[in-house]
Amino acid sequence: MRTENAVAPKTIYLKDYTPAPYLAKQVNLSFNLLPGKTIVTSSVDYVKNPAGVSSDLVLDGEDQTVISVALNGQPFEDYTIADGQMTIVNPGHAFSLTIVSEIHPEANTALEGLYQSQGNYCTQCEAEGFRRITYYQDRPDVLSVFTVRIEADALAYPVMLSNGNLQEEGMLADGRHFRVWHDPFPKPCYLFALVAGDLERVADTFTTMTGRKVDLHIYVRAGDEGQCSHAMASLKKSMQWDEEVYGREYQLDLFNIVAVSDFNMGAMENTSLNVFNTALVLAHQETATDSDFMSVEGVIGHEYFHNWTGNRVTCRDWFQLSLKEGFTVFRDQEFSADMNSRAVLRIDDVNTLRRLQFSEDGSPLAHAVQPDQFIEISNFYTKTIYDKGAELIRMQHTLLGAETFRKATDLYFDRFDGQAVTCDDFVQCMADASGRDLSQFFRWYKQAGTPSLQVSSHYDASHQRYTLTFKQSQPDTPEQTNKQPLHIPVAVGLLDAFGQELLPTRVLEVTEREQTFTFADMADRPVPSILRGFSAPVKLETDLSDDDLRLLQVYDTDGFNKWEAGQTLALRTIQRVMDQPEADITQFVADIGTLIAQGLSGQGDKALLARALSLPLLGVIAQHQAVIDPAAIDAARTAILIQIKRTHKEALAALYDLNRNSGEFSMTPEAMGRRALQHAVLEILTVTNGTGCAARSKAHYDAADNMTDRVTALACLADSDQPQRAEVFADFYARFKNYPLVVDKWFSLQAIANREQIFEDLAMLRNHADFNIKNPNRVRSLYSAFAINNPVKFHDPSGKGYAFLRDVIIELNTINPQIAARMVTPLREWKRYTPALQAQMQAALEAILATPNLSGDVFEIVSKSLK
Ligand code: 0A1
Ligand code: ZN
Repeated sequence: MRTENAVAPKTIYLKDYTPAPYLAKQVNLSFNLLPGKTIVTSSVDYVKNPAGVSSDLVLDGEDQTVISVALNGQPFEDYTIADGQMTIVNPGHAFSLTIVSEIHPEANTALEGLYQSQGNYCTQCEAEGFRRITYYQDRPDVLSVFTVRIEADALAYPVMLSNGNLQEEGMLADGRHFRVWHDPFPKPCYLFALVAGDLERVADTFTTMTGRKVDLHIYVRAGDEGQCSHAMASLKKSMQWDEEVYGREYQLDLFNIVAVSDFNMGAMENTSLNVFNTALVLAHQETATDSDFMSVEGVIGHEYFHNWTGNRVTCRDWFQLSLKEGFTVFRDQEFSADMNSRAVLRIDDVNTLRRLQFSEDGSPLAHAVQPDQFIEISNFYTKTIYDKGAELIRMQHTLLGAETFRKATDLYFDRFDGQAVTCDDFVQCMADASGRDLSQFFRWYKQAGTPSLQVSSHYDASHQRYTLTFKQSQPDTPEQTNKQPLHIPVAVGLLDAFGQELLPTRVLEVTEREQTFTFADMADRPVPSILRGFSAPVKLETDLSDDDLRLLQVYDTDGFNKWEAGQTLALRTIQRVMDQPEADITQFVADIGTLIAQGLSGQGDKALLARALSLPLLGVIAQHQAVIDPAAIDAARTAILIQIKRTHKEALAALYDLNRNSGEFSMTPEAMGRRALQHAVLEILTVTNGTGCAARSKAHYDAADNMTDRVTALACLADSDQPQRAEVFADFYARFKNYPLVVDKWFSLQAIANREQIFEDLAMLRNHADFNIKNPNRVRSLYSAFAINNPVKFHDPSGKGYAFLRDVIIELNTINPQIAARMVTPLREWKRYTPALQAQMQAALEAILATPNLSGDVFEIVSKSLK
């Protein structure tokens, strides 16, 4: 018997890629789920890969005990195991290899491979979890047909699922039963899944565009069945949307979703057996907010869309992760935009990109969308791979236009169905279908960092000519300097001085470092609306005056840029107050009054107005600061909000009243917009945290018939010292203590409080009976909520915030290295903070680095952060 445990951290390079030495013709897996251990038998038919460069079979494996190995049915011992790999020297051209091993899912707290969640078995194999189940070539370019037999106690585990179709089932001796699943589509092992447990099933069907009936099943814990209808409706909408927009039909007869409480990420697209974090399946008005509903719809779509973008066409190696993730995020964003308000979704997506991806780009962990090296691939499930990757697809969509883009994706699916390919292959399809040269565009995949785009304008009255001059520059990032200019699509429209559109949106293609575009026949100086819809992920700087921005804020036909103009004015105002606390901001405050008046007239989209009334978040403002001082940003932001409240108190109160909940609860975009607007107004009205504020928030809570309104009230009370705060938090806990996802909210809403006692609160929460360090959702609800969404207290000058995070990272390092590594994120930008904060952040990182037995995951993030 051989046992293999930890593997030393090692850097993997894209340039070292070579095809797998052996192809797996078919894989037979058998799982015997026993109390205290699981026996896995894997029988694989291998054949030498003609494209391979080595003749040794090298299989990856971790955290298991090998019981026996057989080659072509004969016991075999001529293998070596070292550094997480089993090597068999030159096993021949074609052979079958059977490996029996023992694993311990009940002791698996890393939640990779086969593990238990609330007594049920489930798997997570992406990216490299399959090697914790059995020895295999654990790489995405080895595709095979899987047949899986599961055997377990029939009473404890009535549900037993794997990918594909059910082939056989039956009872065995001693109350045990078995099922055999067969997936006819060859797949990489990261898409393998197994679930066994006591779960309830919610069922529906979908008829595909060619008239095939597909069974849709959602499995949840008993009692949660009533919270699945939104997920099921979202799944059906996703299936239909993919047929309509991409011509993609689902090919199997069954699509399963299983919700589990213990999950490292949001969800996983295993072929026909998606495993989801409960947070992204369960949704009911009593327990989920509007934003939860939106997330469920988006992630159900995302995982479903992976069926084509990821599963049918997969990645050659993990450096190509964005091939499937960037494209799939773009698809889920567009799906959500089609189901809801496009402008609102774009605003929210861009806000997230700026807050989280731009900050990644500004940190020592900046990396390209197609990176060229990594230590732990699980650390590369980043905002850059996902969200910037989606922006790269969006730009290609913009450059090609919707129709040609669709031709290009048809070509991509035709050309590569059943294959493992690269980002280069994807862009080549875009080039082939459009006849365009996209080689300069491909630099977007290779160059890390957020480009800057400076625009200056000039009006030549004598020739009635207007010019826009663009200058692009690329920042240096770790190990990348002297970057080349990018191919940037800039969507531009022109308005006249009265707000009339002179020139509808036109896409200018900036390819040079400096480039000028001329507009003829301009009788007057126009006002440009630049980068409409945020057509490229750049930092834009323009020479527009405040008056130009004010005009765009009112009249731009592009919903995104209308909002953006207001945000730019807000950022300028915040900067003025930061530079000079007594600065005169009456004009800005008066402009907000105009927006409030618009709201009172009942005109316009309420969801958009809610966003227009919200000042940029601290994390977005920070991106515009040379040196980040969270307390100073917060002070300026709060001072402006207070002035808005004092100036417009009556109008705001009227707008709040006008948007009161009247009648039945509804999930229409209008109803969600109304709630969002009321929330934005309540936030301003309660900014001073006085007695009146607390009374207002408490009244909002008491009137609530849904979770959105309750959470709004709690958020507005979180910073308060008034007695209503404790009352409302206690009532909320008492009502919802049996709903883990709501208890997560209770933890988060306290962790984000910007108030003096926060460190006592955090200590109380960490020791609370409901806190569980092994549950990622709970860990995130306390620690990530604090470190990411409470920037003022996380960056408290005492350093207590950093110490709080440091200690949990060290504790989680041995329990769940993936989650521990993710927790480091708020520290990675340490060099951008004030010297005093920097020193303390650096000390926290160094203390983590000095921890004995540091996992590869944490080591990679901390050591790169400190560089
Ligand atoms: N592919 C999934 C996300 C995912 C990635 C890694 C995981 O474990 C390390 C789990 C899920 C998606 O994009 O939804
Ligand atoms: Zn994905």
